[in-house]
Amino acid sequence: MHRLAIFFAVLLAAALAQPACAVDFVAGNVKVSAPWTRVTPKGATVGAGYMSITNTGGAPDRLLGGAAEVASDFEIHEMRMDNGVMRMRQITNGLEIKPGQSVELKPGSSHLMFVGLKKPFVQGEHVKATLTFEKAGKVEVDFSVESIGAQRPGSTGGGPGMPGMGGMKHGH
Ligand SMILES: [Cu+2]
Repeated sequence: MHRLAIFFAVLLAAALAQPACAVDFVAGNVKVSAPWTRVTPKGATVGAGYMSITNTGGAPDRLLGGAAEVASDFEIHEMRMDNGVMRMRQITNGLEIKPGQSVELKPGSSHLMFVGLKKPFVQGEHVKATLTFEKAGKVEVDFSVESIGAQRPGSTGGGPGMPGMGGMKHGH
């Protein structure tokens, strides 16, 4: 009985630590977890990408940028308040991931941006991209395409999207 209880406790802990839907991509000391993006409306020229990046090493690393076949440019963006309006801005000097820490790229926060889409993102499909880190080098990742209102990977959506995302102006 006691042994069985421990068995289930271990199972539960494992289930909590590792959601079934999560996909990790690892290179060196960098782990990229569950990259996802959203369906893009007809005619959209940009799409946002989200993920969690963990630095398992002992030194800081930086996400410098990347490339995707489906877009002419692939940028790192951050959100900044500007006169009470949330605007996104390109990060050109890289996104730092401190040793032992994780950085969440999520709606309303820092994100990746596919710019100049060659074809729309379709729900259920995957978008391939390569991320480039200063130390860990290149990491091939696979973004799962979620519904247009999704706030996280694997959710069916329904919530509001990133405010003003569709009409947001890029300052470059
Ligand atoms: Cu953006």
